[in-house]
Amino acid sequence: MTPILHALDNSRAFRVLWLANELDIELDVKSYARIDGKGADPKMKEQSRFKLGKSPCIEDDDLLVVESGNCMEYLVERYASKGASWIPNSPDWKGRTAVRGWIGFAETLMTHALPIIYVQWFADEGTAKELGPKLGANVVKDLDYVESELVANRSGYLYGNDITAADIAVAFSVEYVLFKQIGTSNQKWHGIDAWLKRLESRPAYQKTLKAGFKHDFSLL
Ligand SMILES: N[C@@H](CCC(=O)N[C@@H](CS)C(=O)NCC(=O)O)C(=O)O
Repeated sequence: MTPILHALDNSRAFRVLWLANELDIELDVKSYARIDGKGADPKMKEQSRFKLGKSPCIEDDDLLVVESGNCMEYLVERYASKGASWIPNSPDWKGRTAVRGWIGFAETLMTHALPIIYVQWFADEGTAKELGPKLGANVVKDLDYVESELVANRSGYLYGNDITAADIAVAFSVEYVLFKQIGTSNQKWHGIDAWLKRLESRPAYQKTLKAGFKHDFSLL
């Protein structure tokens, strides 16, 4: 049976489907809306087997794969014949730890960004205004780091000479932060801007935009 991807609007499911599209891996996408732009429609929890009710998750026969980074690694390792160029294998420890490090970092950036969103959602305006810039310091450091690594690597990608799963994982988090201007105080990162526009123009990215669940964060 074709693996099922449970994909919430404006969610990390975008990473998983974009990678699957790059690798020509077929997924049966089930899309779900957010309620008032926040939590998931409860149908998602009812219809997937993930008791936490989060997206993405993949159901592949009797297997349930959760966490976007884990879903990406699963697809590459199980279904992609040329997966090693997307997530290097041993004995290429340098490549493997670099790419998997970036997949972890993609969630570090979300960890720094989400408290700012939660303060906007749940605290009064004064508190949100006071805490926003303080909480934003880590987001700015993260974006400075991505920018400096892009400059240092010189290929236009985060690792090596071509796109890898690292770019896909981190791009979602960066798009999210820039689109929502989370803690960024309107700063601009020119290397990041060029990198995102190059990634977003890829056919697999454009195909993912048409998959039936929303992704509102593109620059293009
Ligand atoms: N670390 C997890 C985060 C999963 C997560 O929090 N997903 C969000 C969307 S990006 C979600 O399902 N939110 C819906 C809700 O909390 O109701 C991953 O990388 O997959």
